[in-house]
Amino acid sequence: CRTDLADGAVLLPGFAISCAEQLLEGIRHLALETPFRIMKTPGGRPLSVATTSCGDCGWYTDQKGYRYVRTDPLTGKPWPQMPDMFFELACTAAKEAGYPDFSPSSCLINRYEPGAKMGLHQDRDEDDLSSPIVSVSLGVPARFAFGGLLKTDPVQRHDLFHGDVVVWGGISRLAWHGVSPIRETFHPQTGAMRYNLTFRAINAAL
Ligand code: MD5
Ligand code: FE
Repeated sequence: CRTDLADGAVLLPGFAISCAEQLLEGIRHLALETPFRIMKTPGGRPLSVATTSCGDCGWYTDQKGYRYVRTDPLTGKPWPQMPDMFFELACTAAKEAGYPDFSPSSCLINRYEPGAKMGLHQDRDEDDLSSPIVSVSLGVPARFAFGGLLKTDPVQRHDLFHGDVVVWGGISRLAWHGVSPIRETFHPQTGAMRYNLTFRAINAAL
């Protein structure tokens, strides 16, 4: 089933449930090659989430700014290939939401421990803003906030659970959004952690 969360944002509740264990296994495997790390904003403040990436490029931030890079600065090597099963899941979800041509070249993996949050922001580092972002939530729930095109627009809140997939397209692609501090709870497949995968199409000649 699918529900519209907001203009252009399609929630597919539990869409990734049946492949969640495989996704988590994939994340564990990727993290052996390209470990989770806490990056810093261009201003020097540590993020509260730990991140890593796979695919042709990965999102990165440090003193030089927010950007996509082909080489992981931590390992000096290219990001690991996106597992086929990750790619297929993202494409199937996008298709279900009305984007049959979606072909993600990057998957950012955010790991939230209890208390971790993400302040209100827009995702504008991808040059291809017409493609949607597919996000997959795993583990403990998160209270997600999404507003409008202006930072000052009112926000709606929605809880995202293990296996939920949201396809952020249309107007919502550029909406301000954030994640409230993760509550200290337990999920049998992730312990206290929440993972979020975001699949993105990046066309930039990096
Ligand atoms: C998360 N991650 O739960 C979220 C899921 C990020 C990030 O925000 O940048 O890594 S992606 C949610 C998203 C993307 C694009 C638009 C909107 C939400 N939105 O309109 O609310 O870790
Ligand atoms: Fe975001």
